[in-house]
Amino acid sequence: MASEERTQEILKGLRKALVEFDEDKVKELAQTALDEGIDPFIASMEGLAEGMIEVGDLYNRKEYFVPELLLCADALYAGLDILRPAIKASGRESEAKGSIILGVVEGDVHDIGKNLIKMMFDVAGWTVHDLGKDVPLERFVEEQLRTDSDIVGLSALMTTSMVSMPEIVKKLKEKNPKVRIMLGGAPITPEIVEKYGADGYAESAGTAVDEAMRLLKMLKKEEMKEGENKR
Ligand code: B12
Repeated sequence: MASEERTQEILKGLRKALVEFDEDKVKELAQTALDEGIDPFIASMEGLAEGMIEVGDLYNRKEYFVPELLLCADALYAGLDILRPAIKASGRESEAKGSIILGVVEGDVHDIGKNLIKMMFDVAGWTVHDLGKDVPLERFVEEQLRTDSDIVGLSALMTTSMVSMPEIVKKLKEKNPKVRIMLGGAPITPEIVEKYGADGYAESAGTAVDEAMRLLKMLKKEEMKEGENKR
């Protein structure tokens, strides 16, 4: 088992390699982490996910742009592909936080943002059902009923496509009033989330999981209360 000092050295190296989108280095250090007995969940959270938050900050500070984001995303998935089987084997995944459906609304093919969000939920140990881009309303409803997911995350990058969101929100809540709905994408604001009758919003990948945890806590609290009232 690696010493605490050695562990921090490897986690720091993973963050640095990811920020520098050095895919080979990320893979090498992910394997080293496993070889030296470092918890793969910690390696993915404090190495890869933390590194991606640094990348998000560089993007927000306009030091990184879409191409760098894609290269870092590739490097992260290369590292996750090495760590995920070990996380599964360690049973840490059984602590799955919650389940979420993600998709870009119909008529919209902008999926870079949605893929970054998916990545954050992946590394945070959520069960993610990714419906992709240009997703018709019915698919969101169908998939929510099939998976009974706690949260549905809708993404839109265009003012012309985001206008379909209120109808999706309405249909999802008609079919399952318990479901919580998060909205996101460049044209989305907290005011629009309220106007569209949804429950949550995150401006970027850096805050999406926290927002989902907030919604999940509310959901669990309500379920508890319902349980008590029935008794
Ligand atoms: C890259 C891009 C493309 C690429 C998309 C590649 C891909 N695979 O995604 C391509 C070239 C295909 C493209 C096509 C078009 N595009 Co374009 N595109 C862009 C661009 C430059 C960047 C978008 C991007 O990836 N940003 C980076 C990601 C990381 O940021 P993000 O998506 O906002 O996601 C973050 C947050 O919003 C949030 N988030 C996102 N989704 C979600 C979901 C949830 C649940 C949560 C919690 C958070 C969340 O977290 C993400 C990560 O931090 C934008 C300009 C812009 N600044 O937005 C124009 C832009 C969106 N495009 C635009 C247009 C008009 C088009 C086209 C119609 C152009 C044309 N005439 O063909 C086509 C439309 C195709 C279609 N049907 O969708 C316009 C939209 C204008 C409008 N109406 O609102 C924009 C704004 C450019 C402009 N200024 O005019 N585009």
